[in-house]
This record gives sequence, structure tokens and C-alpha cells, in this order.
Amino acid sequence: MKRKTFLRSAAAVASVAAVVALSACGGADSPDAGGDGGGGGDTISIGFSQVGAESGWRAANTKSIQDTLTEENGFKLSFSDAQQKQENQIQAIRSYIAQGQDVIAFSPVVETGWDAVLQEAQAAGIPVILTDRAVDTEDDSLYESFIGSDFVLEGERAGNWVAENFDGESMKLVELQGTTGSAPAIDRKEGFAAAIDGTDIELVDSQTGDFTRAGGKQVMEGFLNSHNDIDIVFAHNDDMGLGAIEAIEAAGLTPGEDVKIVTIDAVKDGMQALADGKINYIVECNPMLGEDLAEIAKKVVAGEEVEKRIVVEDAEFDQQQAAEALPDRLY
Ligand code: GZL
Ligand code: ZN
Repeated sequence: MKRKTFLRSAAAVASVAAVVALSACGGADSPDAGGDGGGGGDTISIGFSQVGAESGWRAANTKSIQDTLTEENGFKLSFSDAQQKQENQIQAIRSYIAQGQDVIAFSPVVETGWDAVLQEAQAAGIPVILTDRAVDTEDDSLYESFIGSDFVLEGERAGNWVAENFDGESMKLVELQGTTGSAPAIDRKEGFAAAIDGTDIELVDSQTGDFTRAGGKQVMEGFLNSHNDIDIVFAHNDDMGLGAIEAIEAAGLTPGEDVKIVTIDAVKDGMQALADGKINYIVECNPMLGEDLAEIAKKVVAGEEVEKRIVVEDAEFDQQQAAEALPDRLY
């Protein structure tokens, strides 16, 4: 997986090497109050607050983080699952502050309502790294770096596929939105709408399925009851698309034919449905953020300058490409 990160100057690379060499022979290190104190104290203690376990994407993202932030890689990871509740994430971040973690990272379930707890982390001198989802704040000194995809672009890419294939056929489209108030839901909706603007594709309904299969199925059942003319479904993630497939089949229709489906994520189950012809197109959202997080956390704790925004590369797949890619997919 290619990562589009900024070119680092040779000097910065050299200084990172120097820092690693220094700490390897027990050189000056940041206070390790939250760490295990073992291994000469050069272990970085990191508290991570995860959104939840709502989708295949989230499971792959969690695996990437837990597989990378390991003791042998120099980390002591404290990990918490917020069951998609902002108050649980705020509570987890407060406990990481109380524990004196060296660094805190989290994927904010929604964009707003974080300034207070991020100011508490800043006052405690604990740097914060955002992964996956972004926060909407006036003060971007409250976090060191954001690592994740460009969700507006993902929405645009899905919309471009619909516009290129169906403009001129006055198709009716329904939209399964992600979690209300989350960066991916807000941005994917925006990007998609811009891409179909000016075409004769009509958005006849749009509702949140909260990024889950059950949510996608339930909302799609409702759409099928109130519209007998749905031609296309745009789902903000594969899981809601897979739920929609269940509803479409229960209504006696053929997903991928009677009702076209375009989704975002490209997790294994979505790619299988795409290869099987039940989904028509998927734009990828790469969940493998563990390596970037580990790299940025080490630089932040070492006092290095870090890029404010690291955008990961996403691919896109039609049915043929999915069949070819499936055997090698990491998630
Ligand atoms: C996107 C991520 C979204 C995925 C969903 O980066 O935040 O949350 O698209 C997941 O599958 O639930
Ligand atoms: Zn209708």
C-alpha cells in the first residue's frame, strides 16, 4: 500500500536516526510515567481511543493499530473501544491524561465537542494524534497530526462513477449515510453531491444507517417501502451496502442489477459482494493506519516536527478488478 506522505529532509531523517541511537544506549528520554518503565524507559506509552467495532473497516483498522503498536516496536498500548459514543471517548482520553501517557491518539466518532478535553491534554503536556476521522476545531494546535483518507475525494470518486455510467437515464438514487456528525459521513455526502450535480440523477432519499449492516438493512427496507422506483444505492460504507443487499433480496429484487449499489471502504466482505455482482463499484478507504501512527508517535515523543496532515492513498474497484484483487487483499 503506497502512502502519500511528505518528503522528509535528509537532516530530519539523520536526526531521527540519532534519536533512536541515543535512546538505544539509554540516552535522555521523555518521562515515562505511563509506560511499563522496563527496557531503559525508551518504551512509548500510548493511549488509543477507538470509535467502536461497528464495521469490517473498524475491525481492520483496530487490527492494524494493535499489530503495530507492540512492545517489540517500542510501545506500551492502552486501547479502549467507545461503542460509538463520544462520552466514552472523552472519558478514555481523560483516563489517559490521568495515567500520564506519553502520547494519546484517537479516531473521533464525530467532528465536534472535543476542544475541552483536548485543552486538558495540552495543559498536561500530552501530545494528541488523530487517526481516521477529523475534529472540527478553531485551534489546530490541539493535535499534532491527522492521519487518514480524504473523505470528500472518496465521495467524489463514487459520484463520478455514477455520473459517468448513468447520467442521461434519469435514475433515482437513495443514500445510506454514515454516522450523523462524523467526518466521513459529512464529507462523503458533500463529495458525492458535487460529482452528480448537473446530471439527471435524482437523490430521492437520504438517511443514516450509522455505518452498520443492521442500520443499512433497516433504512433500505424503509426506502423500498416508500419508493418503488429506486435505481441506485450510494452507501457511505460497505457494511451498510451489505445490509441493503439483504433488504433488496427480501423485496424480491436482484442487487447489482435491478438496483445498482456503489459503496466506500473495500473491505473483504464488500469486495466479495462486488466480485459476486451484488455491488457494482467500491471506492477504497484504507484502514491500515498503524504504521503511520507508530512513525508519527515516535517523532512526536522525540520532539520532531511532524506533518499536520498525512493523507493515505485509496484505490477503487469494479467487479472485474475486485475478483482479481481479492486473493491478495490484506483486509
Ligand atoms: C472511514 C471510517 C468509517 C468507515 C466505516 O475512515 O471512519 O467508519 O468508512 C467505519 O466503515 O465505520
Ligand atoms: Zn421514489
